[in-house]
Amino acid sequence: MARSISRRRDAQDAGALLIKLHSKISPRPFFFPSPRQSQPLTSMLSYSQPLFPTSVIRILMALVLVVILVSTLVAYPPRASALNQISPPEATPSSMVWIPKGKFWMGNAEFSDALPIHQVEIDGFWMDKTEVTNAQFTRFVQAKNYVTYAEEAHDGLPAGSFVFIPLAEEEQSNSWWTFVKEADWRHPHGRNSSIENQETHPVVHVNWHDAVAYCEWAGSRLPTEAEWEYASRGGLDRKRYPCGNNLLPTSQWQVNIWQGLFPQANKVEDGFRGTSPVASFPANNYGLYDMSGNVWEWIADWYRPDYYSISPQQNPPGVSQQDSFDPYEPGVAKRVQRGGSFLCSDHYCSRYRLGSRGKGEPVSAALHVGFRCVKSN
Ligand SMILES: [Ca+2]
Ligand SMILES: [Ca+2]
Repeated sequence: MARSISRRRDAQDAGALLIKLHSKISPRPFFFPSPRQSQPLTSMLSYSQPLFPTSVIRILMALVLVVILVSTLVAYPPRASALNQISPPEATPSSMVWIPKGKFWMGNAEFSDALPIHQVEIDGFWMDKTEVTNAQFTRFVQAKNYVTYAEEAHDGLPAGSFVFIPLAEEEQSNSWWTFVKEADWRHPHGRNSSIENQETHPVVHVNWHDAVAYCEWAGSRLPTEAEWEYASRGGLDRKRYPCGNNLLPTSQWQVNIWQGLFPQANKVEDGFRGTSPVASFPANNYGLYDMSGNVWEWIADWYRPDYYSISPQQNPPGVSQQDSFDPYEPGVAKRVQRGGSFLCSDHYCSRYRLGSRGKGEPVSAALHVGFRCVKSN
């Protein structure tokens, strides 16, 4: 009997020693309970049932994997196109705003060359808030010793540019543009005029090549026609003006155009007979000023009136120079202009409305044409 008791104690001591060794060389998973000293050795050594069912363990492990995956995505987001982000991929220059990627309906049913109205997708880009001003263009000219096209003689014509000269009330003429010698960006109305106190007005008498040179100097470029129209709409869908379908939602004019009978009687109800300082009127929903009126703006694209029937849906680049066509002046390749000017009115030129198009020879310059730049890296 005593021998039997001694054997049981020996067995219990051996069992305790084995438990101690086992616990050192084989750490327990967190979901296994501690073996209890009171359990029989055989029970403890053969213990293999988890505290929780296998399904619960799988769910817990799946949750851990999800947490790891989400943490990784937050720390290392997928490398999507930088320009397809809602937020700008890098800091926005103070003179520009970020135009996020998106889709819009391009065109305007009121104009035959702006049909068909079609959906276009545009990558994000930065755009100048305002037309390029005289002050900005002065810095460029000084930095590059740049001479604009209008400041030099070309093809038998002296230096000069086209100036709008309103007709007298009794005059019956359709020629209100006059080539004025020595009219240029520093002298908008000719030799005896200047841009003194007009530093914040848009630069004018710049041709397409002058505009491209400025944008390159500024580290940017001219917008495509689709980019410009997308930005001009400010997120509004197929509206006529940057402020909606009502040109005068209040008694205050929202754009610098012509009021009264063109070209004889400018009532100047908006406060400006000619150009206005940029940002004199409310910005559109993207924070862009004068996307309708003030001065026409040069566009990168070549003009063709039926381009919308063949243009690609994504980031349309316009036609080639060879395919450029103006039915009113066949054989002359033209670049697109957008936005209308202080000379637009519903009586004569309603192309200050959103979605409408203009055009001009790349070498041409005039009193009512300027530009702004965009950037997309
Ligand atoms: Ca005006
Ligand atoms: Ca404008």
